[in-house]
Amino acid sequence: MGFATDAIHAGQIPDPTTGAVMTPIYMTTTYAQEGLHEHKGYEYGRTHNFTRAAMEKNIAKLENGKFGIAFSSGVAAIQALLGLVKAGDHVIVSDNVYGGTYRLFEKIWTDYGIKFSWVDMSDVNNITDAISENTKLVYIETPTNPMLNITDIRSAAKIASDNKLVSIVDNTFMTPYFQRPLELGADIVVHSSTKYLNGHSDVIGGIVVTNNDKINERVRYIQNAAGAVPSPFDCWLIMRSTKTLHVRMKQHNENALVLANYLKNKEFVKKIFYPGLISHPQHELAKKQMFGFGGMLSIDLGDFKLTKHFLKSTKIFTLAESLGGVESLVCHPASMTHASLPPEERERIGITDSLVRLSVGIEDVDDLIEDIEQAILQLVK
Ligand code: P1T
Repeated sequence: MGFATDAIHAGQIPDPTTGAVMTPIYMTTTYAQEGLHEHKGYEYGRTHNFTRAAMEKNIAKLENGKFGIAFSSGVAAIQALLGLVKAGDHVIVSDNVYGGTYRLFEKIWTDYGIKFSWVDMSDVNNITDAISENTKLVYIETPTNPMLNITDIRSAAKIASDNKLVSIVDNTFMTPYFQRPLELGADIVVHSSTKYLNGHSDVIGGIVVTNNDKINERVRYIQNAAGAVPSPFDCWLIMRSTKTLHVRMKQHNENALVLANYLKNKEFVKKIFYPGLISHPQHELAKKQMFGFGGMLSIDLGDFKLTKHFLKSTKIFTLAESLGGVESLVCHPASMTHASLPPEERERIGITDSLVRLSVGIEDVDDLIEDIEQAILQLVK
């Protein structure tokens, strides 16, 4: 089946009780049992939920994976993956990841004896150099949030498997419509489904996808044992949303390309980061491993005062955390999404005080350009 057909149908069958075409929202905590050990395979809502299972199957299929395991947030999904390691183990991580991922690893898990090495994965040799005898995981975010750096997934996954390490790719920015890491050899894909998968900024969720039976068994066990499960209603909303994932992603990509090409020659833009531009240092790699460039782009305005005014002046681009919704958002990573990084670390990877991140929505792109123009005009007044 093609991607669009799977997006609309995978994991979903007409409801066995009524024939309802749309998977119902099974809002139930528990299930009646006919006698001891006599039940329909459903015992308790944290362990089993039909709506959740349908959504898990749907997204797993889109990632070309066998198993999907859903969580109540993206960080809960990432947290569950740390259940694959134990005290004394070592994890290699992209030096630029979502600030909450950094916080989870550095500020919580280091206290439990896990060691993290933060490496620039735009050169995969840095992964090889960081491997030690205790290394267990290679955690890749590509493109990275918010610098849009790209890691060669096929090469990184090969380095991981040659060294008996598990490779994980956070595929939140691209979604399976534009990038399918499992097809490139990665062991695990993780998502904040809060973002493009849900796409309407009304759900917090996460999901892990894998083809590996042992990883599935462990992560599924953690899903139930640690219990960070999503509500059936949220699962239903995400599944409603994945039906239009391909349509939305095409438009996000188209709008972001137009906007990036508009911004790249403007005097007020000191630097621009978008993998769809030829000027992006990894544009060729992006073309090779991605089927599009997505809707996220960052610009450096070179001056904090100007940046502050700009963030106050846009009207369609709403100043807010998060990304990937149909509506355009603007964000100041240094003080918002990446505030938990030490300032010198932020500076080192390019998250300056004048960096602005745009989540380009699917509004009329002319209106988006006009919005930026009027915001800049207010600055020079
Ligand atoms: O917010 P949550 O659903 O828990 O997802 C965490 C997460 C994981 N991975 C990536 C790449 C992310 O961007 C995020 C969340 N990011 C934001 C809230 C943000 O504004 O960047």
